[in-house]
Amino acid sequence: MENMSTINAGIAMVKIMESWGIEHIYGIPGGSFNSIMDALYHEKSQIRYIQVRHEEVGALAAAAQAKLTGKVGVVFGSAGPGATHLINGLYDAQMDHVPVVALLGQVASTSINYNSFQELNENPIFADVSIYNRTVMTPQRLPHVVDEAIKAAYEYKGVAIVTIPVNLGFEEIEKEKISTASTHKTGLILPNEKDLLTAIPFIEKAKKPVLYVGQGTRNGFSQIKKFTEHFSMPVVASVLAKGIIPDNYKNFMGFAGRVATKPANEVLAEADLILFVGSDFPFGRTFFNSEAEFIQVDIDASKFGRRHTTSLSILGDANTTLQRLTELGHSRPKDRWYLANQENKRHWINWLQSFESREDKPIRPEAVYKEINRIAEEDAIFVTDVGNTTIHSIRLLNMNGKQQHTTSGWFATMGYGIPGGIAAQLNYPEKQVFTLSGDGGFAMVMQDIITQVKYQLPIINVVLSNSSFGFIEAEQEDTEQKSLVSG
Ligand SMILES: Cc1ncc(C[n+]2csc(CCOP(=O)(O)OP(=O)(O)O)c2C)c(N)n1
Ligand SMILES: [Mg+2]
Repeated sequence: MENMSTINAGIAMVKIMESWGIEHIYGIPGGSFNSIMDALYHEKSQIRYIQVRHEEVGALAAAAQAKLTGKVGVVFGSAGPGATHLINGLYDAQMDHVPVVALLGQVASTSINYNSFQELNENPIFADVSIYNRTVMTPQRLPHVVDEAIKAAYEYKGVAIVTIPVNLGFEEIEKEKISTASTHKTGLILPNEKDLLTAIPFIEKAKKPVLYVGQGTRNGFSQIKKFTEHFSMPVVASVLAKGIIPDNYKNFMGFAGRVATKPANEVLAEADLILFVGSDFPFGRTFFNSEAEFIQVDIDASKFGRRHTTSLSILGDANTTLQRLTELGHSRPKDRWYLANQENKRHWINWLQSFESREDKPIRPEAVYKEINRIAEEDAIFVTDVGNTTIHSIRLLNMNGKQQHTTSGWFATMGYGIPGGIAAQLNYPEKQVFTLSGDGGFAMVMQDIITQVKYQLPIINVVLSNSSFGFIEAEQEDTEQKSLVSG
């Protein structure tokens, strides 16, 4: 019985999530999660429960939501199979460094360690994927543990796991003030002046400098533009940074690596200075000139020196660093390097465009993307799956700087498109949302088209069908392997 001084532990926990501004929770219930389902029902006017058709979709939606909004995504799975189904989405969040909280059902505390039905020792299973990983032991601490989990997910940009024995959520506990949301702080790490001054001569002296930006420069286009124009440098971006720089910006060479654009790979192979900002691009040792001077800017010191022999590291916020360097350094002339790269980009775009109006059957992706670009609204959101579609979106989506793009960057799991679309449309109901998948990636999660329909989400799902795991088939062709993947 509820009275003035007590509250149901499950409801108290859900209220903690509300205090952090959480609006959606994805998942599929099970007997081991029923106390929390009860609490979610009680609080349904505050937090919207989105019933997906596979827990992996819920976890990927939570990760995509965090990537698009910057706010923590929340998902749950019931004890045993419901929990283990979350793994792909949680690794996606871990590897793309976004905050996600996963609530795991568990058998009642009175049944734990009795080899009970669906009982799994969940903590070790989720240890590697998480930065916070606890099983709640008493009903009184249920809201507190969730509060800690949310804070940890934000602070360490990763996955926090809370395992909840089902009986705890049914208990009555004393009312206390537990949420720490109102006093939560985040801040910028400011680059130190000495490092900035050390960087300047590298930039002023370079003959072939290039700026490489990752997702650490989000919302930083105006700063990037000033920087590249002041120092006459071309700029390249990582896949996770797609959308930060308008694709038609003259100094933007596109993206490096396997899903790349030609001018970007060429500029990185030729550069004598690479300023590597807010990125952890995994293929640096393959695509960057190994002889180039390398200045790395990051807020995470564990990344320094990982991708290239490093001349100087600057610990600090990416956009602030670009701004300060622009203020401190003399401009570089608009030399042949600068102009030749702009020319190289124009050739590349002309080449891509030459395929747009061809009438090949089956239809070419260039023609499909031309139409998408034509109908895309000013603030559209694009969610790209993994496969050849990643290459097509990266090369062919002509984004304007106001639109958003998301994909499974580092973990690169197939099946990101449909869940990402659900998260995008739920969080931005007024915006136009596209998902772009291959037939393989789509087939892994296509049951959740039902979720899109159930919640009346008017998502435009584009499936590029080539009856093949095309990306892998192409890799096998490159190495002259016999292929089993098509058909
Ligand atoms: C879950 C998962 N399984 C396997 C892979 C390896 N893989 C990467 S791309 C790809 C093929 C994707 O096929 P499809 O979605 O049809 O796109 P296509 O490349 O044909 O355009 C595969 C199997 C992966 N990235 N993720
Ligand atoms: Mg395919």
